[in-house]
Amino acid sequence: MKKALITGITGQDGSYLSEFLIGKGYEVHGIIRRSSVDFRERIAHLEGHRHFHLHYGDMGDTLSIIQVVGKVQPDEIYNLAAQSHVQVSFDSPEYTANVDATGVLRILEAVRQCGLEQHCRIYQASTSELYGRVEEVPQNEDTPFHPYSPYAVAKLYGYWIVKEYREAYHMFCCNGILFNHESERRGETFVTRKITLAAARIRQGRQEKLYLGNLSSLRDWGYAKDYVECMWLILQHDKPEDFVIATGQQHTVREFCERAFHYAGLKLRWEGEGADEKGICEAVDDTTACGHLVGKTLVEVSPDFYRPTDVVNLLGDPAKAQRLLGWNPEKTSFDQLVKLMVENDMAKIASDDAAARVRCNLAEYLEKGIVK
Ligand code: NAP
Ligand code: G4F
Repeated sequence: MKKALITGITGQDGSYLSEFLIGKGYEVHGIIRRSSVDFRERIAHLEGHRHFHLHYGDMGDTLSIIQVVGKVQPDEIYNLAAQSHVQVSFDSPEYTANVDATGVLRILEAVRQCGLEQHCRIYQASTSELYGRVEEVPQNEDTPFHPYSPYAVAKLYGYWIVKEYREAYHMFCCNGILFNHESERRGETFVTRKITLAAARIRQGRQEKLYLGNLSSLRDWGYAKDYVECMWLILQHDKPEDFVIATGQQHTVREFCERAFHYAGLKLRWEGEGADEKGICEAVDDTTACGHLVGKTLVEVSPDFYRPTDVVNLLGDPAKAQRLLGWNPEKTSFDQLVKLMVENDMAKIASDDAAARVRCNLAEYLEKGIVK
């Protein structure tokens, strides 16, 4: 039985990758951080599985990383842990560098210190943010990098230190240069999930308006579940190489918004430009339930969500991954992705409401002595 160690196992990708690897017959180990509140929602269903094990550690703590690597003796490491929010990296650049840059070095060195360098294969979660202020469109493995945020600069170190250890010590370590990938488990402050949750809340009368930043930003959005398969394929390849993983299609934030509201039953039309642009409700699928929304402004721009430097034109060319790994970039379309995220969030908001009503009724019944 192969052993995989996943850093960032509680994150979007870590949770899907865990499921995928357990399905492939792996024993899966993950590094988690201690927290005063429960943060394991995405992997709760895996806890207790006989081939799923968690270890405390932190990417900023060298000793804990060496200890876990030494104890687990993994065949494969997937280094997914990161301060992964680009906008946050402008507020916490030093922390981001420690985790996203030096953290990668800690993993590579831990493997060497534990004498596993000729045995253990390592996947590094590199990113399309490396292309930053893009120098060509579409971007492939040979496109020059121009990182455009503290996050991207930290990830650039991670990218190069992986290459360096491959060349210097002949280690099997690879970069997956993944373009944006989203899902029902996406963190709630990334733009896609922020939009799908807001569309669901607005449709169900739980939110009035959605405030966004740059609506014209272009992204190549794929489905996270499809992308974790590629991480595994990269480590099964006969030689260590770096791969771009993308769909080859791009859309603006505005288009994502339009589709998400459409699947929530709300048709948007756009008026104005730049910071004055607004998304107005033109029609609804059910006038009884949400007819009052027609004519209302549901989306507005807030410069609070502008970034000091923003990456605005990402489009990946996945030809190498298609050719050498047999990966299919068209498995889940943009429309399917938006639809499944909205459906998930429509159900989530409805069930949160139902749970809140039960709590409310219970409090009332307790107060009136109806239940004891
Ligand atoms: P995510 O949901 O934000 O998950 C990040 C994970 O890293 C979480 O498990 C988090 O743990 C963990 N982490 C953060 N700081 C840590 C630390 N100091 N020590 C240990 N663990 C720490 O990110 P994701 O979307 O799954 O992305 C996975 C990786 O791919 C990241 O490296 C990201 O930068 C990269 N990437 C993502 C995309 C994308 O579109 N999703 C594209 C390209 C590259 P907590 O739960 O404790 O916070
Ligand atoms: O959803 P985002 O925050 O993702 P971003 O910055 O592309 O980063 C994600 O993808 C990277 C891969 O390219 C990963 F490496 C990284 O870890 C992360 O997963 O923003 C996407 C775009 C940006 O141009 C942003 O300016 O959407 C624009 N945007 C417009 N309004 C917004 C908002 N972004 C966020 N988060 N919130 C807004 O209100």
